[in-house]
Amino acid sequence: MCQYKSDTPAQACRRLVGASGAEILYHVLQGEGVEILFGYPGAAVLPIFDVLDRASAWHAQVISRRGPKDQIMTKKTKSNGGSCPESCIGMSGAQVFHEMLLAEKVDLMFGFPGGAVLPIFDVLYESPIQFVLTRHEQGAAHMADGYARSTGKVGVVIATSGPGATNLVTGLATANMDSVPMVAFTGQVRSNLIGNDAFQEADMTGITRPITKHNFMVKRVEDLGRTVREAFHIARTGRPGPVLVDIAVDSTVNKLTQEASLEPDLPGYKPRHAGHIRQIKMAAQAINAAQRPVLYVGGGVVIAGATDALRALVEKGRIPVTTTLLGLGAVDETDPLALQMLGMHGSATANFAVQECDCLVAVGARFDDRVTGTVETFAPKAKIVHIDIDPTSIAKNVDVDIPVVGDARNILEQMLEFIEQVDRTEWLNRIAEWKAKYPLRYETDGNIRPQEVIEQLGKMTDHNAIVATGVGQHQMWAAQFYGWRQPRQIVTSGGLGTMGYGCPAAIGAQFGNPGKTVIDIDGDGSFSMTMVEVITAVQYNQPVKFVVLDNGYLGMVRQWQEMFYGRRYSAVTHPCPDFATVARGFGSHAITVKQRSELSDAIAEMLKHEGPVVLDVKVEPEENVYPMVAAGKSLHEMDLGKLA
Ligand SMILES: Cc1ncc(C[n+]2csc(CCOP(=O)(O)OP(=O)(O)O)c2C)c(N)n1
Repeated sequence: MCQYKSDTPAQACRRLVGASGAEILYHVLQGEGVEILFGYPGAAVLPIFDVLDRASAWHAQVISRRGPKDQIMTKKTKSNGGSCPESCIGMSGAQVFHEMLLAEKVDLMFGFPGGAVLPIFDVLYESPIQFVLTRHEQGAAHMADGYARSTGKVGVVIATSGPGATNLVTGLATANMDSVPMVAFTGQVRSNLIGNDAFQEADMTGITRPITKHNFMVKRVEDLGRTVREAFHIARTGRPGPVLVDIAVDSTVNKLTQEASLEPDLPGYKPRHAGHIRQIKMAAQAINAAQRPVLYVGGGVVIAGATDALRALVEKGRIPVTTTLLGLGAVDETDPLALQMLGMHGSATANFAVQECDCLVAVGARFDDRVTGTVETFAPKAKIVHIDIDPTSIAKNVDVDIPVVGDARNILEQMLEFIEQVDRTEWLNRIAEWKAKYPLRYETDGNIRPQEVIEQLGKMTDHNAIVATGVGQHQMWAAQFYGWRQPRQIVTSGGLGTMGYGCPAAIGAQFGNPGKTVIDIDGDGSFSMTMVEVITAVQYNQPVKFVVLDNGYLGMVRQWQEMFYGRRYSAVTHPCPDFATVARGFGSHAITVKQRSELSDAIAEMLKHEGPVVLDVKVEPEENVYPMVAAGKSLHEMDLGKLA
């Protein structure tokens, strides 16, 4: 490393020839006198962390997040009904807003109060809508998201202006990447102050434009009702997604003095529902003509409620089927035609099958880079059919031979009629051979293996629980080893890969599925980010089971550093508190497991317990996820690790 300050610009330029971008960045920061850097690692910054590791004078510090503690809000019951608009005349904007929520059949919302939403919270005081007060707005957004993914309904979240609103950003981006129907309401400063840097002002429509399906700002009470209706309509139709409505506080205080239209006014918004019959027939013909077809199924199939149609297609055509992370549960993994997940940490069988197939039928999937590996060599022998409701998704990452735009359920149901039964014994035998040769497996000696915890959880819940996850190795092991049976069972951040998602998302899923077993399979790093929401689970007596696969590392980053950075573990050792003690402090039941012999009893105790439980399982610290397709490799070049 060189000293920047003593260099002339010309010297600095010469010296930096041959340096990596990360080294140049380091050099410049050092020259600027930066002595301490706060942050958190991840794949996109690994080269920078590698340079930091070499620079001993620097510290990369991990900041965990906590939300403020607040008083408990209790549920009240009094309904005004859901009628508008004549009956709304004379009402305040907040009351109109409330009427619209009732009309949209909202019975639950998550959030956190503040000055700019006080008129709305005043109305909620007497509302039949259950309001869930979280400990942090990010938690509220993920709860609304977990509720939406597990139920198919729109999740609703509310936050105040400024910091409350900006705390929703990660939750909105998470939902946007995974097409989750959500409506977020944020308070905004008074309309005459907007743009003045008023107290707690943040430009939320500007900030969230790239991370929402759509957003609105409401400045007049007359526009409020219609806008709420439009927001719900956009969130739940077409390719679903989060919609943000930023509401100037005066529009909730002012009274409606005249009738205001509630008719959605969205002339440019016409999501396509039915697929084109000619394209559907062409797709069916391509499948019928194929010797080695594979279905590649994404979250869109689950969202569209197309699982039954998909399963019928698989059955009738005897077509092997692989799913993405978000598509897990669209097929029952006990079906011999199910190949499990594909992609970077997909099963060897799924990855080989995709590379060898002569017809790949993508349904509600978007050829994400974690799925395709090197895109130029993805499914190289295949004719590609792509069925998706979002035309902008089609041919975005790969060239497509037969595009079909429309709702997956509608299209698959129509396609079924044209599918013929073709003898593909050779192909199915080949797949059976791969399955026998490369099953997902792990070692069972020494420390508890994270995979065996997940397998046990699968067995002991009859593969029937709703499972949320954080992001990291544990997420991939959950995908590989739980044993998925039904749609809407997995609640996980696929597109954005948001650590800290699991704990609040599981709570949201539990609110939406009372009586069901909901488990958060989490990593110690991910759980540390949002575990404060366990208090919310305790407060509302939501019996979520939080299972922390505690390897003491930011495991997935450690794995990359082991494999690609010569075991230089930079900023991944992650000393955690005693999770059980903290959980008890939060009012939750808690168990710690260190020995394999204690594991099944502990899981049984956890599942039997009626309230929330934190189960901290100390697992092998340096276990790796396999298979693994390294960056720049093709699917068939996966590293099978111990599976080989
Ligand atoms: C909010 C956020 N910050 C950083 C990352 C980058 N990242 C991906 S996985 C990972 C480590 C996860 O550690 P942990 O939750 O303990 O799970 P493990 O991999 O050990 O199972 C990190 C830091 C991320 N995905 N999300």
